[in-house]
Amino acid sequence: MVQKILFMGLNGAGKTTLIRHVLEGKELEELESLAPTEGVKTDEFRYRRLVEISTFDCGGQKQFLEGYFTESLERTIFTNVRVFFWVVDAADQKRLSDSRSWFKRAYNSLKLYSPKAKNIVLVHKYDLKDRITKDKLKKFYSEEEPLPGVSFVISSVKTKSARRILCKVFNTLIEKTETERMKNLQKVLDKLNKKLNSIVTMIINKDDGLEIASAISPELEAKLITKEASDFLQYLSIKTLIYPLNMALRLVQEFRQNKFLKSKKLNATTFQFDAEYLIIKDIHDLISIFVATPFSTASTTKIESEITKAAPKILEILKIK
Ligand SMILES: Nc1nc2c(ncn2[C@@H]2O[C@H](COP(=O)(O)OP(=O)(O)O)[C@@H](O)[C@H]2O)c(=O)[nH]1
Ligand SMILES: [Mg+2]
Repeated sequence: MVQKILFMGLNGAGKTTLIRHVLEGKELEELESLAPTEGVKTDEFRYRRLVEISTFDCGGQKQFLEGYFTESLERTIFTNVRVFFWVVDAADQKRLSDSRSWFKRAYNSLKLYSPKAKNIVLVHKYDLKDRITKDKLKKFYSEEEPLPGVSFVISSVKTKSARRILCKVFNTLIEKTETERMKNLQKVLDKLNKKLNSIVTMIINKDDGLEIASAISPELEAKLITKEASDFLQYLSIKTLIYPLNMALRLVQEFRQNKFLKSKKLNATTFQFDAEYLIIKDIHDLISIFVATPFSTASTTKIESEITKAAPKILEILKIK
C-alpha cells in the first residue's frame, strides 16, 4: 500500500529540500536553488525499496495555503494521510505567529480527515544561529490551546538530523509482511559477509542512497554496543557514510568525485583503506552493494566474483528484474 506523507508549512521553510534530501539522497549544496513550489506537488518514491511513499509537497505561499482549506481541495489533501509534517523555519522568527495560525487550520483539517495520522512539527533549520529553541516554539504553538498528539522535533539538513528523523518515521511504515523478505535478505548478506570475512556488507537503494539491509562482522557488532552507534549505522546514507568515523570523510569525498549515486552505470569501484578493500558494485541500475573486506582475507577478484554470485538471489528477494 502506498503511504501518503503530507508536508506543509510557510514558503521557504524547507519542505522541498527535506523531501529531496531524504528520498533522493541529495545534499543541501545540490538543492540550494530550488524554485518555490506552486500549489501541491505530488511524487512517489520507494523508500529503501521497502515502502512506497507518496509525498504531497504543498507550496506555502499565502494564496496557495488559502486554497488548501477550500471545500474542493481540503478533502483531497487531508484524507488518507499517514504522516503529517508541519515544517517551521526556526530562524524565521518574524513569521512565527503566521505559521502558528496556518498550522492550527491544518491541524483541525487533519483531525477531521485523518485522525490517526502522525502529527509532527519539524523545528527546522536548527543549524542556524538565530533560531528559536524547540521548547520555546512548542510553548508558543500551544499557548492558546493544548495540541494533543503533536510531537515537536528538531531538524536540520545541514547536521543530518533531518535524515535521521524522517527515516525513523518512514521505517515505522514498513509493513509487517516485509519481515519475511527482510529475513531472507539478511540470510544472504550474513552468508556473503562470513564467506569473505568482511567487516560490512550492505545493500543500497541508489535512488535515496539508503541502506536496504546490511550484515556486519561479530567484531564490529561488539564495537557498536552503544545506542548512538547503532542508530548511526541504521540511518546513514551512503553519502554520509559508514562505520568507523575516520573512514567516513574520505569515503564521502571519493563517492562525490565518482558521482556514485548519479552514475547509472558503474561496474565496480575499489578503494583501499588502511587494511581494507572498500568495494562498491552495482548489481542493478537501482541497487548497489558495498563491502569492506580486509586485504588479508580475500582478493578483489574473489570479492567481486562472490558479489556477482549472490546478486541474482538478492534481486529476486527484492523483486527487481
Ligand atoms: N540552513 C539551512 N537551510 C535550509 C535547511 N533546509 C532547507 N534550507 C534552505 O531553505 C530554503 C528554502 O527551502 P525550500 O525547500 O525551497 O522550502 P519550501 O518552500 O518549504 O519548499 C532553501 O534555500 C534551502 O536551501 C536547513 O536544514 N538548514
Ligand atoms: Mg517548496
